[in-house]
Amino acid sequence: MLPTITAFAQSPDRGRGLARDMRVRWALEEVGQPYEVRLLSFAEMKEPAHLALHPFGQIPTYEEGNLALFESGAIILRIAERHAGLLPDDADARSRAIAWMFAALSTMEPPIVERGMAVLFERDESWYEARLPMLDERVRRRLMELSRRLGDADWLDGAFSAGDLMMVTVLCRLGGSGLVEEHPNLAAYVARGVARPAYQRAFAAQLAVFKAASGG
Ligand code: GTB
Repeated sequence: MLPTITAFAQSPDRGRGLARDMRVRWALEEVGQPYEVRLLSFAEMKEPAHLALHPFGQIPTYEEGNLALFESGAIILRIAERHAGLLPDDADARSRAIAWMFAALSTMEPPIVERGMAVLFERDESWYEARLPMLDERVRRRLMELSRRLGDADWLDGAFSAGDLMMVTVLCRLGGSGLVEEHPNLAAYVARGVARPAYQRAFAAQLAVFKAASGG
């Protein structure tokens, strides 16, 4: 039986590949594992059947045989551990790749999400204009540090890994802000990631869902 993931039936990102099922789709495409997708409305995500899989009523989830997982990081780690291609064989290099996954999720993503939420939901607040530069600055600091570490390398630690996959999806959330472009090496890094055929297949799959749902 194929693994099944969940995704938005109608993604609020309008098919831009920013919802977190995108990173799971990408990982599955990288390792050549076909999968099925169960699409959920916002209401269905909060119903008991889905809450049994995901305590917070969110997407993505991942079901494989008797295993049900939530949290995109845990899902990608599972995929990377069970298939060749996303984690190095060498134990130390493997741990470093996993460290980059955590760095993407727990060091880079929080300030990026906080900025994104403010841009989406706080634009009309009186304090928005004053708050945005502070949120930008927090993101800028992390981007500067990441850029310094990446230098002129193609990927964060040797060959492309699950750490890069996670980091690229996190940086994609800054699309349109101009912040990544302040660091040409990071912009090139993201471009390298999204140019990968597996990313392109994953992107097309989630875009097809959005187009079908919006009648186009
Ligand atoms: N830590 C969890 C993980 O990594 O899996 C976070 C999961 C999560 O935030 N899921 C979101 C969700 O289900 C979808 S991805 N939200 C519904 C809810 O909480 O009720 C977050 C997301 C949503 C929309 C956009 N967008 O429109 O651009 C981007 C990202």
